[in-house]
Amino acid sequence: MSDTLSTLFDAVIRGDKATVEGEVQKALDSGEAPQIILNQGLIAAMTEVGDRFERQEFFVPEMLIAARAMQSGLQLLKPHLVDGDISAAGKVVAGTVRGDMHDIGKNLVVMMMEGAGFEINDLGTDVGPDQFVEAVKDSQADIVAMSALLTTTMPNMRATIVALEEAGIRDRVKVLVGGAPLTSEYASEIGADGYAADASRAVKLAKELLGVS
Ligand code: B1M
Repeated sequence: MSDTLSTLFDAVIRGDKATVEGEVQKALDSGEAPQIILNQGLIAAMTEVGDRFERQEFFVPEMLIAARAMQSGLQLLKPHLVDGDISAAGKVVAGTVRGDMHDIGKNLVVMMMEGAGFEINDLGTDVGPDQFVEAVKDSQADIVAMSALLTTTMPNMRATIVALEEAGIRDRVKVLVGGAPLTSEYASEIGADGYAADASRAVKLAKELLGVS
């Protein structure tokens, strides 16, 4: 790992927003690939933060400031991550499911989808089944994109799919799910149309589901 990436990694863990922004900019200026900065710097550091939380070396406040530092780095990377294709690929209603406040992964998915030409209605975090249903009705969305980071909130994806069925609009949309605790088996079990392990695969899958290139 380069010195810049290693400084970036440490800065995310410390929650040092100013250094994160400085190092992301430095890495970009030196010609480092945005995907490398994202994966080896920002995402790797958040994985380490999660591991420290599990070992009870970190607590919620440390996770929170690390997340804020990561988000600020992500904002700087945003223009470099998206592929600039601005054809209207389809409409997406996105959100993190009820009970779940984790939004970094969801924001990354939204960012990459926007860059690939999708029109996004981002409902944010803690989004209930009824809110997804209303948003689909209002925006005539083609895709519902749900994220969950907690094993306890994963069942709210199923609840949302059931709510779409009950509202009679399940057939109108494709349901795409993702988040660290999910698997493609779980996605099929709850009746989703697809599961993506990361943001770039989410974009590919969304295009496949709608038959756009
Ligand atoms: Co929390 N948290 N957290 N947390 N947190 C995890 C998820 C945890 C694994 C940590 C751990 O124990 N190792 C654990 C969950 C355990 C479990 O359920 N199995 C956990 C816990 C327990 C909790 C609390 C319950 C802690 C507490 O209060 N005691 C609490 C719950 C709050 C709530 O949601 N109700 C909590 C709170 C928080 C903070 C608020 C402090 C903060 C979130 C801040 C924020 O998001 N704005 C936080 C953080 C930062 C984490 C970790 C450290 C990092 C998550 C992250 O942003 N990763 C996390 C540990 C970990 O994941 N290693 C942890 C980076 C991000 C880019 O990855 O979100 O996985 P990820 O997204 C990926 C893919 O999953 C995928 O694409 C992205 C990559 O390209 N993806 C999709 C995500 N959504 C997708 C949707 C798609 C497709 C792909 O299609 C629609």
